Amino acid sequence: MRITALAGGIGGARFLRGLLHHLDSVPTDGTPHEVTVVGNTADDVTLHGLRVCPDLDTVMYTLGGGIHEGQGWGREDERFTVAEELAAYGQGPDWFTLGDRDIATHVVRTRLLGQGMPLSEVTAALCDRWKPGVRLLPMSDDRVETHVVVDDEDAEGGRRAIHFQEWWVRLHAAVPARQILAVGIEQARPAPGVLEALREADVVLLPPSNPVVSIGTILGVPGVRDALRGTRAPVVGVSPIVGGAPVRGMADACLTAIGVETSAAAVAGLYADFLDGWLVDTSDDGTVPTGGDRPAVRAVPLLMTDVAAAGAIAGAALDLAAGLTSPVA
Ligand code: FO1
Repeated sequence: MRITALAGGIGGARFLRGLLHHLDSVPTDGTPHEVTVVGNTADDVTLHGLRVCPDLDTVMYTLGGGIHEGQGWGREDERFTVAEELAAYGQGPDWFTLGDRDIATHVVRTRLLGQGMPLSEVTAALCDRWKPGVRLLPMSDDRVETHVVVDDEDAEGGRRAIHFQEWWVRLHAAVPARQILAVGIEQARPAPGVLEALREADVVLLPPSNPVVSIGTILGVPGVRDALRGTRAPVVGVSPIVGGAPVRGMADACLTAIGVETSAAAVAGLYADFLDGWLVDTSDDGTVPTGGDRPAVRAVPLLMTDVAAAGAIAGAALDLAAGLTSPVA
């Protein structure tokens, strides 16, 4: 079975780990299952001259077995000797922690990018080491960065734009985002293989990633949304909102920023033009309108407390998708 998934950071990576766990138990007709992941790259940031790709790295480390499990980002068994030395030189920012092992990833990536290698090939080269068990594609090889407009009485016009990571990590998204801008997205082209992976999949999955700054950004890459509308594959998503709150992260701050209610139903509405199935938590059962051309809805426990629980959610998503494939298609 060919599965394509869009993914952001921690929630998406944990869902994908569950998906691979589940697929191990699903008989194949001899051809192995193929999973392609289209990763968000608008969280990417350049620090100390190094290109950091948080969402790609979280997927790569989580599926490759090197993730710091408690954080969901960065490497396990880390040391911070380089960061201490950078601080001694007064080199900030001090609010974005880079561990020694993680820095090696950014050094390799930055060197290959500097030699002119596109991000998709760089990502494949890094995955040669980590063997995540999926084909990990950046959403685009072109630079896209999420910037957030916040109030600042000292700035011209009372507002200024800051990098997503500063809003997310230094400010904990606690300062209202007046605008969330994916800078460069209008000119971004889908990375090689992205549109084909969406069009030729047997199933397309939307893990419970941030619907604004992760999934939403990927959908904003010209051509991606059309490919999702046009694919013959059923498109099934998993709600990142449970009982009116994000399971983790701060998707509520992002949804508020775009004037959308923090609910499973409202997030489904963001994907309404291509979504065929929507998994919600049992606590949200009955809260999402169905019928007509609305997606089929199924309520299952959505807390990914461990790999097996994430696997059960992935299994439910695939089961919902299987029920949507019209037998005559
Ligand atoms: N998140 C934090 O809350 N604090 C950090 O210091 C931090 C460092 C960091 C370093 C590398 C990396 O790949 C991710 C890192 N993150 C950190 C997480 C990151 O901000 C988020 O995971 C994504 O950008 C949101 O999906």
